[in-house]
Amino acid sequence: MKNPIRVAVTGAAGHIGYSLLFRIASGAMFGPDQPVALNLIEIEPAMKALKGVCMELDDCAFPLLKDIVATSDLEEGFKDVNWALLVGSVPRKAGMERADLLGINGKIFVGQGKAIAANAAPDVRVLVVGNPCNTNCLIAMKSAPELPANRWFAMTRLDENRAKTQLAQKAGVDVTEVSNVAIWGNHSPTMFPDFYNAKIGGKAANKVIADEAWLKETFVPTVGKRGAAIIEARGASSAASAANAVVDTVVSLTNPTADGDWYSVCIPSQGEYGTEAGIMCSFPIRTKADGSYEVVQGLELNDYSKGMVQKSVDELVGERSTVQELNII
Ligand code: NAX
Repeated sequence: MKNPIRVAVTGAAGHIGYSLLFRIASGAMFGPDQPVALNLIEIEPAMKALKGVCMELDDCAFPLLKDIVATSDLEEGFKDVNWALLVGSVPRKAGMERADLLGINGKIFVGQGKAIAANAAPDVRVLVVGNPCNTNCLIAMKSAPELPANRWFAMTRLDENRAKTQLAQKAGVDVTEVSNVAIWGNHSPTMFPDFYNAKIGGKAANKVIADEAWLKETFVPTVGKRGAAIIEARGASSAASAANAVVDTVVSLTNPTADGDWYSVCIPSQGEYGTEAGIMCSFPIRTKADGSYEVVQGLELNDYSKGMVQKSVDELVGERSTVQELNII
């Protein structure tokens, strides 16, 4: 029997948590013969709801789920974890300025970064989902300088999946025909879903959908504003699709990428493609056979694409400046 992979999930009693935990425990994240243990972290007022979630996990009798820890204590919560999925964060409320939001969440992610560095397993990897996820991840990473930079990720996979389906539906093909969809920049409406380098049935997406106006004026904003459209339709933000994207991200990071393809996740930029080094930026990424990842090199970005990437990068640089001014990092 393999040793369980121990996974911490913050915000475990929230909406995304409610979809995510059952997927992890069922084997969707690490495979059908890999036992898992869950460390579920919540704030004190949500501990009763978390207890209910634990009861439901028990009631699934998942064969792969070997242990559940439910806690509001970060030291206990991150103890020996191999993965930390940071989903919980404080949502923006009416009247709250962007800097207020960055300030409130900044403090949370400083504490979590420190607790991960002090308590997690030596191989820990961290995926930040709670928004603003890129800058929250940057804050946690800066608070844990003991951990290598290549352990830190923020999520743009939901944006990639949204883009894939939009392209497939427009082209009238199955979603599995769409590959090589890169999201560049920030997980925010400024992100750039790169339709020039995307492929449909192995051909350039902008040749299969030969409608540049639709790609620029409908596709790009539809992907960028999809989160808001879900809130408008459902009365609540994306939860099951976000949880699904968390599963997809970890699967992609832990399995070699199919030849010629790539996926999207935010990593600490080293200045690739002219981006500002040090920000958490979404790139086309491949996982190699040895388990490490690389940024796909040599993709062509035309002037329009470069402008789109730059706009999103500028936003990330601005968020970093705000948290620097607040003395959070
Ligand atoms: P919910 O409000 O349903 O749940 C959040 C949970 O986090 C709550 O149970 C709350 O008690 C808990 N929490 C708050 N502060 C915490 C702390 N310091 N430690 C531990 N737990 C804490 O939100 P949900 O719909 O689950 O969304 C969670 C986060 O994901 C939000 O920030 C949301 O904006 C973000 N999203 C990110 C996406 C992405 O692609 N990166 C997409 C979906 C989603 O919008």
